[in-house]
Amino acid sequence: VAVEMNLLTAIRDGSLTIAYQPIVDLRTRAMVGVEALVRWHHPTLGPVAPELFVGVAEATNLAGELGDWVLAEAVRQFAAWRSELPPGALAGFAISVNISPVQLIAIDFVSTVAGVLERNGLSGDELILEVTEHAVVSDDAAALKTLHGLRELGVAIAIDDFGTGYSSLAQLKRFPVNTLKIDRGFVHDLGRNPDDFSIVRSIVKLAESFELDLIAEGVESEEAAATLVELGCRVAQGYLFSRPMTADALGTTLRGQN
Ligand code: G
Ligand code: G
Ligand code: MN
Ligand code: NA
Repeated sequence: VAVEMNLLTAIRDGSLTIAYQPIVDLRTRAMVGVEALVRWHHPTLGPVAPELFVGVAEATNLAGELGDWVLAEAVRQFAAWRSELPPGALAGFAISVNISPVQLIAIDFVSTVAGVLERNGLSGDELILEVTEHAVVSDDAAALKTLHGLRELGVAIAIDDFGTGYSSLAQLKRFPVNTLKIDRGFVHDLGRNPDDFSIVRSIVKLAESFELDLIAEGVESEEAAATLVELGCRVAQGYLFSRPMTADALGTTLRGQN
């Protein structure tokens, strides 16, 4: 209850921030997007792990409020960067935002997303929403309706941590999904571990068959990056390229590149 009360305050008083991790084209190393990752610096506890407070939010009805805050702030920040940079500097760029299963079944989520995009002058294809495999294939009618509504807005849906869940091929085909994010557990040791190599190769083939985009997570070595390129995955994020950065640091990086 203590964390819950504090979290509600934090959402409202500005002690949450967002870290941004670059997503890059593996061949050119150019940034093609960023993933927004929420951070909470508690006044006495210090940094609270997002796994912890996102879980608390989900268990206490705060996931909608937390998630809507992250979405609005990340999109606002993206629009702010664009207005500071030369025209066209962020062409083809997309911002990825994690959403919780609770948001996906909220009846007003599609209009929330539409409103945030419109207020900030973004088009749907500049936003990627990351959901867990379980939330997507839950077979929940409300979730499916939301996914179709988001697709109409042009917003891409990415399945986060792909490979760790249980979705069948039939389910993948049935749900309006655009992108698979290869779980970092299969990536960090890629190039040395033959099982990981086989798994990632299968995921790349799956993505090709279903015409899905791919983003590999957790690239920590040149060996893993080279193996991904060899297997046909072109987009990735990970400590090799950049850790998640503050909005200010990312803004400086973007201005330096343009
Ligand atoms: O850096 P990292 O420790 O940020 O993130 C830890 C976990 O928290 C990851 O599984 C990530 O998907 C999740 N996470 C980070 N930010 C958000 C968010 O805004 N919403 C949700 N639902 N999960 C998030
Ligand atoms: O579950 P999700 O993919 O949203 O979580 C992203 C998480 O992965 C964040 O906690 C982020 O800090 C972390 N992360 C990003 N790049 C790397 C990496 O190269 N290695 C590891 N171990 N974690 C990473
Ligand atoms: Mn994610
Ligand atoms: Na992930």
